[in-house]
Amino acid sequence: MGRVLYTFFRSSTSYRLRIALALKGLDWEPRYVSLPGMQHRAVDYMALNPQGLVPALVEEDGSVFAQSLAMMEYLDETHPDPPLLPRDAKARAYVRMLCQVIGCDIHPLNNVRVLKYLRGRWSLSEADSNEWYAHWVAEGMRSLEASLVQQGRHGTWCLGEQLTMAEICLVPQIANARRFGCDLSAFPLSVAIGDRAAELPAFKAAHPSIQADAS
Ligand SMILES: N[C@@H](CCC(=O)N[C@@H](CS)C(=O)NCC(=O)O)C(=O)O
Repeated sequence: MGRVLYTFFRSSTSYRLRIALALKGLDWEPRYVSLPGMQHRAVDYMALNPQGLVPALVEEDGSVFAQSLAMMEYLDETHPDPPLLPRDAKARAYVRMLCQVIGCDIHPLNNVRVLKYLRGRWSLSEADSNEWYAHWVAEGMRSLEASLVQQGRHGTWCLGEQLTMAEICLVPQIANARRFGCDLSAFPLSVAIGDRAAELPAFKAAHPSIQADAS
């Protein structure tokens, strides 16, 4: 068996891995994990990834990996070409900072389990939980946009002309925000970079709408 990615089409963290694998030109076989079907909490999946979240990556030798940021860095270290992170330490810290705004400050607050808990335990209406979602997207995107402007390192991409993990995190986040109808008009720089990246073949191949489990 080759490399396997446990993925769900609408999962933005799975989307990150699909983009990274495509950019690196690496082969992988999908195993579809339905979040609405609660397959990420099934006994066999929990045995594989006790965190009970997608994505998970299983290498040919059986090594199992979880957490998209860690997995992307692992892929980058084992398959350095093309690089997903710059060599320069300051530039690396900048790219990781942007990734963490999305991966640590936006996504966890708006994850399925958080929204479900708000609706279940705290009886939030769908409109209220959508407002929660939009609030944290707006706050996170404000922080991302302001950081891009303040650092002044952006060009075609967040880091000048080098495509990095920052775009890999940005494109799925923008896609999700749009799916929830969030207003992104206050973040023109981030959206322009994300929309440009989304046109690249590797990003297109990873798009949720064309994954087999989307149908
Ligand atoms: N920090 C983790 C987050 C993974 C994660 O939360 N995945 C979501 C889908 S995007 C999930 O499995 N959610 C299931 C749930 O919330 O119950 C990562 O970057 O891989």
